[in-house]
Amino acid sequence: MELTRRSLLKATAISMTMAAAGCSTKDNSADTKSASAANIEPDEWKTTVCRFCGTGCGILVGVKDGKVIATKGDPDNRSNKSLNCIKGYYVGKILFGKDRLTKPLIRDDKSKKGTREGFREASWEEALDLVATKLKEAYDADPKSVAFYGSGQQSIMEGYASVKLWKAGLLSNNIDPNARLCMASAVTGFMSTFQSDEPMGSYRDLDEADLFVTWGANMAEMHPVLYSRLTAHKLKNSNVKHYDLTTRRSRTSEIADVVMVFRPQTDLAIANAICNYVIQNNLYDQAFVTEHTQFKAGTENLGHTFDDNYEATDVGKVADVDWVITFDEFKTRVTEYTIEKAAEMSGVPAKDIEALAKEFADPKKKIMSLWTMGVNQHTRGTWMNNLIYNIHLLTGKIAKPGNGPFSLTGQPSACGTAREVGVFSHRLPADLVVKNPEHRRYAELIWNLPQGYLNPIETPGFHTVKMFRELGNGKIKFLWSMSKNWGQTMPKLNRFRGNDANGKGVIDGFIVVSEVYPTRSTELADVVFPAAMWVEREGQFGNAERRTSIFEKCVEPPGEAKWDLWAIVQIAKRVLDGKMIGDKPAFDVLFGMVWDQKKNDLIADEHEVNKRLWDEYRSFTNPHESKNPEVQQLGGKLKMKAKQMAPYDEYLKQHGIAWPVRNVNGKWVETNWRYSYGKQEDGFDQYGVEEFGHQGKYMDLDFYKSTDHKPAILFRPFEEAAEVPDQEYPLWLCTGRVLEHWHSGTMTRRVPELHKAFPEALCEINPEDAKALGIKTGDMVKVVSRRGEVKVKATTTGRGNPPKGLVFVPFFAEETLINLATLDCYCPISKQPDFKKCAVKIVKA
Ligand SMILES: Nc1nc2c(c(=O)[nH]1)N[C@H]1C(S)=C(S)[C@@H](COP(=O)(O)OP(=O)(O)OC[C@H]3O[C@@H](n4cnc5c(=O)[nH]c(N)nc54)[C@H](O)[C@@H]3O)O[C@H]1N2
Ligand SMILES: Nc1nc2c(c(=O)[nH]1)N[C@H]1C(S)=C(S)[C@@H](COP(=O)(O)OP(=O)(O)OC[C@H]3O[C@@H](n4cnc5c(=O)[nH]c(N)nc54)[C@H](O)[C@@H]3O)O[C@H]1N2
Ligand code: SF4
Ligand SMILES: [Mo]
Repeated sequence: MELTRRSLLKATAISMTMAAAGCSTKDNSADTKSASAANIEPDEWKTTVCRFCGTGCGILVGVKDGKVIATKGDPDNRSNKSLNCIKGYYVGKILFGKDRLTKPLIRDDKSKKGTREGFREASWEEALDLVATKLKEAYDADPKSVAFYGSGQQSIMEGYASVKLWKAGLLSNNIDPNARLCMASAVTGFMSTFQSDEPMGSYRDLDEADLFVTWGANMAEMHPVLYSRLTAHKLKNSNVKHYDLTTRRSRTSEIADVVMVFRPQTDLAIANAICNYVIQNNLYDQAFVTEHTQFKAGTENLGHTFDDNYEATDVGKVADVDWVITFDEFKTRVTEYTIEKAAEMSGVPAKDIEALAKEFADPKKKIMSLWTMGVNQHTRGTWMNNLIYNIHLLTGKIAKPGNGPFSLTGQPSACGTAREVGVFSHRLPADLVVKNPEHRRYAELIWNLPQGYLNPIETPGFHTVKMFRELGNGKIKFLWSMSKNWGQTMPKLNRFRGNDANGKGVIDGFIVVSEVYPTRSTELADVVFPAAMWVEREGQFGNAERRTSIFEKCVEPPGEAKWDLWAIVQIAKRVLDGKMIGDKPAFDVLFGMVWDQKKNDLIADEHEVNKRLWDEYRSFTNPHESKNPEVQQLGGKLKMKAKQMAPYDEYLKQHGIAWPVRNVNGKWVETNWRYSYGKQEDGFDQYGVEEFGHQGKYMDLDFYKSTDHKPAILFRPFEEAAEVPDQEYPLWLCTGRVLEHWHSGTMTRRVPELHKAFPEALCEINPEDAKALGIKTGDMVKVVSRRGEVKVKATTTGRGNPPKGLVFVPFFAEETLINLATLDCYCPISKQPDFKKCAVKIVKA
């Protein structure tokens, strides 16, 4: 690369970002021993995967004398090829916080609910019996009053077992994961456009694209290893460009070629303007559009879901309905979104929007779009996902190396657990949904349940926001959460938190929290189950590129902490006691394969428990191997093989495999580009061509899961945000994350190196706004919304730079409960709340 001043500045910025990310730009095979490693050699290295973000980096864990003493990036995991970021580098240390929960806790003093006092230690036997009794009591009084709150940080088999217990054991669909706050709009975006969940491309696209567009993702801090792969490719190829669309300049903006800072919510207008531009100028890919797409429109003027009964309103009932329209109709409807109009609405210069539209129009350019919470946490989150697909479908830039819309996942197993095994209230394992009778039938077949057994309710169970609203209303009487700190991370916390000692609903409800540390949620609990954390048990995560990886158990959990899967099966054993399915005990039907009748406990071998559950989950995806003709026939019709999984141990052997997995001459081979035909060994997909007898040509596409094999280009207009700044509350509040901390900070704040790097939450404010308000960096301010307020230190020189009119506050600090101020209005289709925008005022504290 020619060393101009600009490229030098850029290279410096990159290396600074990389250093902050704990990554090296040069040496991808760096042996990143954690600080605890010192010079001692481990007895053995175990294969694991990082428990933080959805990148899903493989990590090797060094164990000596039964202790984790070192970690390093796993060179054999194809998602990260040995790189880790700073959180992965220190992940071993999260096990060692001084206040680990090591004994079950039972609350004796209800008047202390909302504080960390009023608990006594108890035996597991007593705690399990109490929880099972309370669950049964509440359930018998009203089956709708019990709920399970899961997580994209549960292992896949923990998620699977909780779904089985709730949906098949209790016949309750009141189970939802925190991924509702995170990936729900991505899911409904995929389902409405493609009728099939999860990205079709892979991280390999990062090595191939000519242009990257981030549509609301701070990758430099949130997916650092992927971002370093992007920048490495960019550094090697000087013609590769990056456009960053954002509402605030972030670390990701630093080395972008074009930064487009837009007014919140107007991403809808910008994306529409790009669609309009390529159509008006005849620059779309006509052959592709004719062969592979159809046009649709959906319900509009959705309004906003402030009303608890929104779903029952006329518009609420049809919010997710769409229908086929013609290309001409689409073209006419999109014409109002001119570049000029989008520029006026968004505040982004017209020339920048036009330049991006031209990039998409260039048939020679390979483009990868990436997005995370800016797009999903949005009251039109489903629509915004659809719009990005529209652009890629109109220009034919999809499902080919370097060309693809790629929805980044937040949590380590939002894909694997929350989505793939169906922890969402409306879903069943393997892309199936509760409301479809054939889907329920298929699950009944796999689970050995009689026909018509599963709960077919028309209205699905409580989604997350509804669940916590109902907790606040006092209708949820029993709640069990796992790997989830809802007392801090739910929007509009005062729905159920009230002031701490007098939490609404929380006081009456019986609350069980499975946790590893005391948190803002355990303080609201009646019983706390101490959990084995990360590699103190065996588990599996499924990452953003559909890669499933196993993490081995490396060490024993401290004290009496137990693996979550064990607790789920123990509760199942107790609550299902006496219940029959046909002529067999319900527990035996559902969990018999992992139970040792003689010992009256789970079978001893933890690996074997996981494997047996996996075998059953896997059988959803390989009906062709079933001996039951009905499974073969229905599974074939539902195209279950399109999601085929490999045998359990294969995942350890290969250090992770991306689905669909196919057996080629006895070897289990992954797929990197779904829908795109080619050699399986090169990462291409055979399913479409083999099942439907098409003439396979290299990189021919078959969107085999889409209706008529044609994904939809959906007309989705601009509609305004739920709450917009006004005279009383003149600023936008955007919330989010920082590199060093994971969500509610429970783990990363207990790692001294990470804590010291970012010890407190700061409110980033634009210098002009600060000046007008008489605020200087370091002053304490109050962020006040219509719902609540929080005190926080202000900065005008923070890591990110908000534009005038917007402030940013991260949510990692438990003493800075910014979610007292946020809004719980959600996307009417995905039910995902918008944490990224509401109206606030700032006053000096
Ligand atoms: N260090 C660290 N990494 C993490 C996590 C963590 O806690 N810490 N969490 C993981 C998880 S679960 C998640 S979900 C991801 C989150 O990853 P990100 O979404 O990248 O991070 P956030 O800070 O939540 O959101 C910041 C982005 O939201 C965009 N945004 C705000 N308002 C709008 C809008 O109206 N429209 C659009 N299009 N964009 C907007 C901003 O431009 C910014 O790029 O990070 C994952 N990785
Ligand atoms: N203001 C604001 N709020 C947000 C967001 C935002 O952008 N802004 N983003 C939302 C998003 S995208 C997400 S994903 C959520 C995340 O919200 P949460 O999932 O509630 O946040 P975490 O801090 O990850 O909570 C996980 C908890 O599990 C515990 N834990 C760790 N390991 C184990 C284990 O093995 N077993 C058990 N039982 N527990 C364990 C941890 O100590 C931690 O308390 O936050 C949402 N909230
Ligand atoms: S990029 Fe994500 S998965 Fe990889 S080491 Fe960092 S936090 Fe872990
Ligand atoms: Mo998330």
